Amino acid sequence: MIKKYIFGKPMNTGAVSQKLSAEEGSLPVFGTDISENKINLTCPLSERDIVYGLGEANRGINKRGWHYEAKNSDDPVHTENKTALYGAHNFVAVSGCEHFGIFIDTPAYIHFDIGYSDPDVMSIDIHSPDAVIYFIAADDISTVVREFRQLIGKSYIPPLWAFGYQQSRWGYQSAEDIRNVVENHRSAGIPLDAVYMDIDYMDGYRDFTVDNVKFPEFDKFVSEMKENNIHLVPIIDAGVKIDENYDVYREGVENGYFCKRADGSNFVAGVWPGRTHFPDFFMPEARKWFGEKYRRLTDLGIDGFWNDMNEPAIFYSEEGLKEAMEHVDRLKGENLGIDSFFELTGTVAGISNNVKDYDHFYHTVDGEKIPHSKLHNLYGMNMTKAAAEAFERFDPTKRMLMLSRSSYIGMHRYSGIWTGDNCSWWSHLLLNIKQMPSLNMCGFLYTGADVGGFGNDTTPDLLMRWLEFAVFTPLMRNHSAAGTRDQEVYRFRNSAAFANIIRLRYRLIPYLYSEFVKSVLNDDMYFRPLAFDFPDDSIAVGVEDQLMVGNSVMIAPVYEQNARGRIVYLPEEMLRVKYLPDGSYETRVMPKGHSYVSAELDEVVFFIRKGHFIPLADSANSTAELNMKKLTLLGYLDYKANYLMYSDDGESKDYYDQNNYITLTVIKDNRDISVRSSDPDVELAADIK
Ligand code: MIG
Repeated sequence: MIKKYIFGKPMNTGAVSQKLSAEEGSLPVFGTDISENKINLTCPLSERDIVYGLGEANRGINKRGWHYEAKNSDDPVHTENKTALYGAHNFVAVSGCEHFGIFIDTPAYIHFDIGYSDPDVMSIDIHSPDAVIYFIAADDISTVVREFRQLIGKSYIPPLWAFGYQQSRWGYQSAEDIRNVVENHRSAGIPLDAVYMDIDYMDGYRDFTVDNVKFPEFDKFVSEMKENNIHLVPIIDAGVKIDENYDVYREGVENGYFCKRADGSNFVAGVWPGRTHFPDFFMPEARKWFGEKYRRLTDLGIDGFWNDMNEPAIFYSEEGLKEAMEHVDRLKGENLGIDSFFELTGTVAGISNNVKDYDHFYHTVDGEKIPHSKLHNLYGMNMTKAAAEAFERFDPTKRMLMLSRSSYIGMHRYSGIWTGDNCSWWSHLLLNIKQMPSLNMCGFLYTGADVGGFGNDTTPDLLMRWLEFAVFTPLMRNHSAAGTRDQEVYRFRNSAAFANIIRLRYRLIPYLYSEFVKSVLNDDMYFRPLAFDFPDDSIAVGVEDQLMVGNSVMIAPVYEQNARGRIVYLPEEMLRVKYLPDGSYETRVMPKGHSYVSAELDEVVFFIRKGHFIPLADSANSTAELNMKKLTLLGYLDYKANYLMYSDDGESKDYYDQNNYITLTVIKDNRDISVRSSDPDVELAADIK
């Protein structure tokens, strides 16, 4: 049951794809307090209530006990004290005696106090009088989330190759660099499907240009890579360099496509290329214009992009720079004591990503000038929409890989996200585990973190454990920041063990891809907290470091340094699969309850639910070489089970074509196992307990 309530005069953000008529009267469950410029919602929390949601946020799966902000931020240090990351995902759901959720559809700043000030109260402060609020209630939390997902529409599905292993680094400097990376993977038997191109491929950080000294004959290079089954994925930044000799800049100025100051001049923001203008992605013509520019790269064979710095990130504005310089001038010659000294450093540090700048520029929405501060959280989504709308025009039948850093609910229909600049910390591996189900609740299914960690130096054991988790994340991309230790897996002594883990990923793709696409089409979560599947099990309900992956698998990743295993909670009897460094695996039935499960650094452990089996392919060096028609069915059952496998050409969009569905059947009759496939071309083997 979903009810819609309108407060003030909200704009259409594009978050919701279902049309509902608005209710009269007041919001159920929540106390509502409307003052001139704000809406405050409060709701009591009872002792057992768990609060889910908020998508890309810090801390636990249960958000209770902390506070969060809807304020898309470029903050590369995700420590526990942080309250805002890159996305605004304003959906929270309470699960306890009752199950309900609330979605606050507004670009405005929101403060979610979830039992932070008062442990028994959730208090939500919306800094705007205008919002559409959806209230969803159901008998269980899964239904609440599913109804929400139906409201916001089907999630983005990337091409199959985007389920392969992907390598990135800021920054590969040349075609030669990238060739080496690919060659080193191929020669060590490490599967690879994509290499990302960070800002250094561009000519002076100008979007849609390629430096032709570092990348001579780029089109030939793209084809050369394609022949090797490698997709190149270039980055696109939000800011357009101010440069009279750059056509994108000139066209933007001539057509009035950039964000304006109050006096009508183009707003200037300092980012990578120095001074830039921000395209006004709220104008449909500007979206169309910017989107067309991707064609320069798609015409060369590029079929994937990542949109970065689209919160938007602002190193400085001219306004902010001037104010800070004046401040510094005032302090010149002063005897700087405790206050004035910190004022000085604070003033200079505060130039970047200063919210004051959000009032220094305007967007045009339906002919009306609106300050950025009122729309901030929608900017990244609209940049990505520009790209997605363009891809629809270029070829409506073809899937593209698209990732965005900044997001708002609604963008999940156009693109995936990566979770931004994490660090090479064990705590961020755990954060990655916890963020995944929350993101899924908010529609973001194609997602993953920078595996191995972006900032700081990784260690081979952290990278290995991280990969063992990332084997299950739809986006499996190793990425790291400039200046940090090299992090491609072949850099390390035990590269065979790394290769083996990544080869397991490819073995699992028939299962992972099926579960992913089915989750999208059924508005389900691909990653779920155990509480969603075992709501009556009071221990399972509290587990934060194990996840269900699709309908048949549970994972319990190791996320502590030097650990040689961990305690796992099994809510029911399951089959433990231990994947060994020689590529073989052992299976064992494990009882319900807590168990210590050993997992050496190079071993991957996962669990298959009783009465289920999963399809495994033979490994391959790329998804293009993966044979989905030769499968081993691995599982544990008493008598009979079916598996609905989804398998298509990996690039077109006919998701509902019945030929994409293959029913696999296993029948166990005492010791006799028989297997069947609805597609006679599938060659089957079985490994059934
Ligand atoms: O301020 O393009 O999140 O993945 O490598 C850093 C350089 C800008 C931030 C992205 C990161 C990327 C980096 N970018």
